[in-house]
Amino acid sequence: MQQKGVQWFPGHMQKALRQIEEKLKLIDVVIEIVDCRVPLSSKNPFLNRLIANKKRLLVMSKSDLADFKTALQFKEYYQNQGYEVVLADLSKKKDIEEIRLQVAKLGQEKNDRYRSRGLKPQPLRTMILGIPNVGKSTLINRLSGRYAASIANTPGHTKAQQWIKVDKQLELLDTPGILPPHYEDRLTAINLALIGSMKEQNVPLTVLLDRLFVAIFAKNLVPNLELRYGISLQEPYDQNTILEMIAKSRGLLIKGGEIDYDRAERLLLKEFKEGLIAKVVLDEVPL
Ligand SMILES: Nc1nc2c(ncn2[C@@H]2O[C@H](COP(=O)(O)OP(=O)(O)O)[C@@H](O)[C@H]2O)c(=O)[nH]1
Ligand SMILES: [Mg+2]
Repeated sequence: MQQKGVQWFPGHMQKALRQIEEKLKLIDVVIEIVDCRVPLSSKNPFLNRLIANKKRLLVMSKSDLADFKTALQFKEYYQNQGYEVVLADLSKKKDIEEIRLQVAKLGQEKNDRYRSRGLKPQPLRTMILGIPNVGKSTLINRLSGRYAASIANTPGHTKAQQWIKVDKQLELLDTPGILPPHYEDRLTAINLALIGSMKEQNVPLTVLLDRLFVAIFAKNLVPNLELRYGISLQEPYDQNTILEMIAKSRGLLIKGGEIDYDRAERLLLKEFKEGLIAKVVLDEVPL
């Protein structure tokens, strides 16, 4: 139980969770979304307490941008924690259909209960939750089959509360629950900035870049860089040489022909974020 007066997390977190808790009273099945590239860093652990007694579907979105093998390991990890899990590219019709099916399955018990008491089955009520930029609006639009709700990269882009009838059995709250990201540690913030789920300004560029290069070397992504930028790299690899080659290949030079490292760095970060370099998962699967 929560103790009154003990604020062990910031006010904005408390407020967001309280608002969600209020809406959850109406909900049968919770759809929580995390980004497949950062299945841990993009999950707010404080939600768990609120949805412990709900049927829970975890959608790992943007599977098209993630390394499939690691994504599958995370799927298993979350299945072991009692979630139904769907790896999804939210632009794919079949993945949306899979999400719809899993929600229906999770709601089966409730409707069986109604039927066994001779009552008419009630529509399942569901709600989408997640930190900014994981694909909440996209999923709402895809499930509702219309394009009324606007999609935006801006957190908090919502409108008045309504239920969307997905089909005869399923109703969806038309506004998602927006969870504040939870920066458990600095690495979480860096990972979120690297995939573009948080304003980059919050983390110094050099820190982001160092982390990106750690991932590039640890995950053997040098060949991906060679392919993307049409360059050829020799071991031992070093950050500066790589940036220099990228800059030359893309003509990122300052007056006088000097290498424009700053623009090369920004280009690399931008293209990584957009998934143009490689499919990766930045979080490690917990043992
Ligand atoms: N590649 C890819 N992009 C996606 C996917 N789902 C959402 N996006 C994009 O991610 C960005 C944020 O999506 P949005 O639905 O606005 O996220 P929200 O802040 O959680 O509502 C948008 O540019 C979407 O087009 C996906 O499965 N794959
Ligand atoms: Mg949105």
